[in-house]
Amino acid sequence: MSFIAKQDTKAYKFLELERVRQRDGIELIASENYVSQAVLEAIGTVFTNKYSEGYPGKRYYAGNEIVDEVETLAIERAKELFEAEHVNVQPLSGSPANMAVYFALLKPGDKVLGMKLDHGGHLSHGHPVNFSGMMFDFSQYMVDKDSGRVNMDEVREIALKEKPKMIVAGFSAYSREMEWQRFREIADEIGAIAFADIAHVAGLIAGKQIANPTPFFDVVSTTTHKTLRGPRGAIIMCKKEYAKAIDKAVFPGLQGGPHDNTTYGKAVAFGEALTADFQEHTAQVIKNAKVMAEELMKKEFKIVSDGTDNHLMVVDLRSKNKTGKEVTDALDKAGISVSMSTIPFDPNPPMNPSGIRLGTPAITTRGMMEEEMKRIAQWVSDGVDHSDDEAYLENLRKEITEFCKEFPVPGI
Ligand code: DSN
Repeated sequence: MSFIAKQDTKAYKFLELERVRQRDGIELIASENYVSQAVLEAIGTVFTNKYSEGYPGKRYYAGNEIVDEVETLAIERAKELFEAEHVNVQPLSGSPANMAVYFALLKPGDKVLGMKLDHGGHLSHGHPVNFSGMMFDFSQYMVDKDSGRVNMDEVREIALKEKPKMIVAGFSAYSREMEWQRFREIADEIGAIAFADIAHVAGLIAGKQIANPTPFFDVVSTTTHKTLRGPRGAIIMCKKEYAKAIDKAVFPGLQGGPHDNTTYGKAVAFGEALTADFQEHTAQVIKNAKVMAEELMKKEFKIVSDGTDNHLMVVDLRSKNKTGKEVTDALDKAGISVSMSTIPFDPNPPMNPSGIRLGTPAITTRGMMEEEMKRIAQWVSDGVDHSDDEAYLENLRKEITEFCKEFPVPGI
């Protein structure tokens, strides 16, 4: 980074500060990860200079013969990873990808069924403040109050009653495996399009640790930067019959030129995800999450659904008489990053919900294993217990900074 350092000391200072923050803290935000040095390099290459509206072999600008190869490489690798018939690697991020799916396959006002936000769904699955909820007629399924798991009988009941044109299976805060097959069956029963948003678990699917809906769903979207450990961005996968509509919705429907440097990074990241090392890594992500959930439950924390099958867990803080905001702020002071989270049937408002969401992808990328999960669970618990004690949190931060030195971050 010597050029930024020489040219722009003000901007460089922020880079250094962020590198130190990422290096010295424990990253438990379930949707974050550390990309490899190779992916980091890939997204900072000369591919950022290029405009490439269109698709491989059919572009509006000259000079795209190499970009065509890059995009094709990303597509072919994604097809292999997810057993997809067709892949569009141009979506800029998760919400735009989902927007393209809706615009490709629905008309404004069409009925859709998606998971409720405070039960683990995503804004773009029909929340009223989001374009999805504003433009389409969403009904929402929830989790069961006792088990904390998606109630598939309720999903079917709503589907039979509402007859949505599309059913969205996916989440951003749900720690159990989605019953993809049941979603498919319900969609078939009413002739709906089955759409899976696998953004959170794409890496675990690519690493062959959990079931893959792609071969039997009509359309699947995912971001590329969470468990999949690629650059920020997204892809859409679909059956051949929807390929034209999806491609047209992405470009020219919603986007202009794709970010070719990101496409290059996606190709490199997908190459990594195809390796046996990545499979081992994703197995460890899940093992670590299970240990962390168990340790927290031993310390009297309530985990929604009483455990996890994937990389994340939603912690209900009511047993500790704390809220998501105060705990997130306190842990941040101690050098532990988490995100606030609503819990199902949350009595508190979204800006100060009753829970936090924790995830293990980033810390597993740093090489932390089961033993480290136990230490981190203890620190989380201590931070929650001392959330009002600035001096305690400051001391904890020093201990955590020392601990983090043993676990290098790629690229730092
Ligand atoms: N913001 C992402 C997450 O944290 O899950 C979803 O878009």
